[in-house]
Amino acid sequence: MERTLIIIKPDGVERLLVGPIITSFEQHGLKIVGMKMMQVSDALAREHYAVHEGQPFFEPLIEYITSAPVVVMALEGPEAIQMARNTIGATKPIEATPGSIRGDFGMMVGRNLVHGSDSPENAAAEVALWFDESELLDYERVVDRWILE
Ligand code: D4T
Repeated sequence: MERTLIIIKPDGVERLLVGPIITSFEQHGLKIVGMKMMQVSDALAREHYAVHEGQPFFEPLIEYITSAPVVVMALEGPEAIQMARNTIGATKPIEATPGSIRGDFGMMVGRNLVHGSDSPENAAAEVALWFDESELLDYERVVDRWILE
């Protein structure tokens, strides 16, 4: 089982797309093990996107991710990281496959609606950065026998 960190970014919240975005992950069978709405602080934004510091898009990215509330989720499933990345679509919405979140709802890279961890190392670090261990739930889903083989 893998865990991945998903952020429904401020444009997802402001454009009333929280429901459809959660549905995209849920209908795949990915299990929500943590979820909360929050206002991202400048410090958390800079830590999350530290790898992009110095890029020309870094400051606009920090401004964007702190501009309105976000919804953060930890999702669990076999190969959850790649599964969620496929559901989200390519970074640039113009390159995202129709049917993916960015492919259906996105227009520009700086308003690409959702974040998903891109590797097991980053997923573990990001889940730990955004959630306290006490906010991550361990529970049974009856439906899992029809989703997991
Ligand atoms: P995130 O991290 O938000 O899930 O996006 P990706 O994993 O798909 O893409 P990324 O890390 O390469 O980029 C992080 C973030 O920066 C914005 N961005 C990126 C931007 O505004 N302009 C750019 O040219 C790039 C490459 C979008 C996502």
